[in-house]
Amino acid sequence: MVNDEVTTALAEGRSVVALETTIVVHGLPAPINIEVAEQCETAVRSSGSVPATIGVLDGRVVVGLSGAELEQLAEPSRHAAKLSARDLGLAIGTRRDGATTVAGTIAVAHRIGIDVMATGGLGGVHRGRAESYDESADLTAMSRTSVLVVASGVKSILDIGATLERLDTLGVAVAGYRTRQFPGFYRTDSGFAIDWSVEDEVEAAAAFRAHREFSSTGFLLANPVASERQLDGTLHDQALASALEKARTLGVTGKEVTPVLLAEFARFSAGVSVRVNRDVVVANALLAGQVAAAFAAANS
Ligand code: PSU
Ligand code: MN
Repeated sequence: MVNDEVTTALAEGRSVVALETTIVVHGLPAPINIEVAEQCETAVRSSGSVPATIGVLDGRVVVGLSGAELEQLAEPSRHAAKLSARDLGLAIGTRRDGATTVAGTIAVAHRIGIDVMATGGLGGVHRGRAESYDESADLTAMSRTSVLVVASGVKSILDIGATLERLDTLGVAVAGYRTRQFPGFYRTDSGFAIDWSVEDEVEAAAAFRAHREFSSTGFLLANPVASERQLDGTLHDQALASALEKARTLGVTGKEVTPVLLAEFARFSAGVSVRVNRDVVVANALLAGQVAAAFAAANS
């Protein structure tokens, strides 16, 4: 089900930005989760684009969830599943509720002609993956789905160097927004350099358009958090150590890992990481709206 506003925008060739719901349901604590979702929609609108928040309710894919539908999806008693691309058909067939990850969201977006999405941090290669084999399906989804994803790099809980190598192998285009340093999610700079940067939304849109001529893979536009808004370096490193230890002692695996790590960051930093996460996601929604508008303008 695609809501009327998104249907009309797509038919008229206006710009639309897909927004995911895993961050709302499994990534951020209530009640700030719903506030962040609303702020993302407002940010997309301020750029002249139309937001399309995506999720699955009772086995129905909804593109452009209303506020009431989003509240329903985030209601803890409904136990919405975390849906990567491979889970979509199962959630539909078994009539479940589910929140979409980046992988799940771009699968839906691409199917209906939405070219741009925003998230906080892309999934990637987990630390210790030699033993766990844990690498986010966001990466392989990006390797086969022609969507531009605005993210503040990948979450700093991950093995960032390994993730950048996988993005290279998988043929995913990576560009920094006004930087050649790969962002570190809660931190402005992950310490890893990247080869390309774009200076504005017009350059980003032009690069994505040209990328599409030669490749069917996705495009990661890496937008760093403003340095004055980032998490303090020492606090970050201590929270990270605590989060990794927590996940290890709890023995969590699979799709539980990322939510547990983010929750421990929030506890350890007394909520500061949640504030940074909000800033990151809302800024990415705004930039995604601007890039989508530039992309649509060049199309018409
Ligand atoms: N960005 C955030 N918070 C999140 C996520 C991204 O700021 O919770 C979510 C996205 O939905 C992403 C998912 O696709 O984390 C990755 O989960 P996993 O590592 O299990 O693939
Ligand atoms: Mn995983």
